[in-house]
Amino acid sequence: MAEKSLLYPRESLTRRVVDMSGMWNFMFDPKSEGAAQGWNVKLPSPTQIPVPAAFADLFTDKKLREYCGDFWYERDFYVPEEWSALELSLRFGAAAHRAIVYINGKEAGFHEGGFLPFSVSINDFVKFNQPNRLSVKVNNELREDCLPVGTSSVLPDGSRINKGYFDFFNYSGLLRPVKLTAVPKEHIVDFSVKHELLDGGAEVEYIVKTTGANAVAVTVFDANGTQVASYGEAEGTLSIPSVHLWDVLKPYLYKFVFRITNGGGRIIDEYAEEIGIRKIEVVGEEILLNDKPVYLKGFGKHEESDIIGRAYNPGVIKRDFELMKWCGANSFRTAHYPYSEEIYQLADKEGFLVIDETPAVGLMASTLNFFDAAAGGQTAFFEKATTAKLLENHLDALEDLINRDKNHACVIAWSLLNEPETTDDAALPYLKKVFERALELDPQKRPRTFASIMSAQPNKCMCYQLCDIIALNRYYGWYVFGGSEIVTAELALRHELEQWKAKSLDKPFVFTEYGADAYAGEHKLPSVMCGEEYQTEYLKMNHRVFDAYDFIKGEQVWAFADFATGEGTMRVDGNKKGVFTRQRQPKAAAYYLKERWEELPEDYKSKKEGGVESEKV
Ligand code: BDP
Repeated sequence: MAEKSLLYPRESLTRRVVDMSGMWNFMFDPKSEGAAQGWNVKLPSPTQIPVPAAFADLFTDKKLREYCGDFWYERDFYVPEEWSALELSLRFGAAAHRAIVYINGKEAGFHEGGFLPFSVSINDFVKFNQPNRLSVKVNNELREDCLPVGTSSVLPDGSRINKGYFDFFNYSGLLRPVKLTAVPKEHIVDFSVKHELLDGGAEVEYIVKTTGANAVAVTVFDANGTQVASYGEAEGTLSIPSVHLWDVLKPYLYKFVFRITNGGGRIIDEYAEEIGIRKIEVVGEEILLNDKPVYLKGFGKHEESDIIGRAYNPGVIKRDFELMKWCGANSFRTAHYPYSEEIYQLADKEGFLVIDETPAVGLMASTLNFFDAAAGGQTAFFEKATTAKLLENHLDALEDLINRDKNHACVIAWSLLNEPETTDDAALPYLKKVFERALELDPQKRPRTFASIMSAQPNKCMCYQLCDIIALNRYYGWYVFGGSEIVTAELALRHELEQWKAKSLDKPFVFTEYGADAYAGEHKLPSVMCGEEYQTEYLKMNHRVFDAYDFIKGEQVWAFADFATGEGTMRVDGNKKGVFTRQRQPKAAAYYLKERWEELPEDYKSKKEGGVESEKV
């Protein structure tokens, strides 16, 4: 069995990658009879489906959009004989929510969790220079012991439907590319870097993990391709004098080349990665990037778009970055799950700050948690029989997330959960384990947080003290005191912030969600809720309050773009809190945000010399 590696599949001198994207065979398996019927050998009557894609929005039958259960993918592939001495794997970017992989009819691997990559070693199953059959049985049922959390039920007509304890459509399938990878048997499995800044230069502590005993070396090149450092050990410290630091919206990436060589100097394996050198920490109420305070301006997002749902969509990825830059944003949160790896690569290249979230959403038994949040009902979520298993899956996803993303300069914090029921005593031991594990796993010891639900008020939340950054999801002026009552909403928001202030926590606060639905094109004078004008008024009210509190160090509007949700009386064809439409066109609020954010300096509210505070004095 090959050692688990979460490195992004890249070609190099020694590595080959074949992208298997395209049309695959596909079949739903509502009776879960496929395995017994030999579908792992051949699908009896397949249709064609693209990979990567979520299946939900491809068909015209409503039952298929809402399908819950098993479904199968199939395609044939070749492996050249020349690769027979290499370690061969199939690498799945994401299979939502769990998958069994078969090669030539034989089970080759299983993975739980729909938003993180996994590889299946295929050496023992493939035939060279002949067609090989890849069959994948995927299952998308939501469960209380798996992430994201939900449940499913059977309708009177016998069909099963999912009920997520979260506010986004349960898109599923092979959501990210599947790649055939060939690497040398002795290969680089993983590496991590940790940066220290020294008087104009930097020291990069690194560790490389390989499967063998041959020598490892690392060489670092600057953006012009000039070598700036090298070291001939698997573990060590690289010194880079006069370093170009990676900074917010001013990225700079070095190329790190890792090599295994044998005694004769032959290169056994090579893996290269572009890496930004920067320091991120929280000191008192400040978020410090390279020792300078930074204020987060941006969005909570979803990774999703028309037709292919939550699938990897490079066009949309590019457009989203262009829109975020256009309106002066510098950050986003990967709500509510880890995104495609290419998004973090682009964030590294654009200098965006990312709060990277685990798929731990729905840890409150409610299908309207966004609504119940204001009411503060208890569901004893962390006291369920399923909690122990859920924690196991959560820790597993956390480990993969941190291992996958730990070397990205753009990742400045981990969001370990979204809106858990932290008003229940039983939440504390659960969250404590997750927080401790994150610290253990991350070589860069990034700040940790969870996005707190509105009912987790300062006097009710049992867990905020675990956070390095306090992240608030708040909807004053929307779910509570909306419309004409916005004056009351403002007082209520100020009242809550006064209570936090009174705690003297000496920590930065970031609003990770605040937002109002607006139907694009719906205009009303005077404003009404759901019209474009009210969305802007709502944002202005919130900003007036944020501006009055120095400990608020960031604002991430919910949401970047409109997105699909399950059906319900609270959602008119999805969540319309987007500042952009789902097709990525601006609503009025986008122009307002652009005006505000272009004015706010990156170190807004900084108490240091040159910051707004000192200018005011
Ligand atoms: C919060 C959730 C988010 C929802 C949002 C909303 O974190 O997923 O979409 O509220 O209600 O509860 O729009």
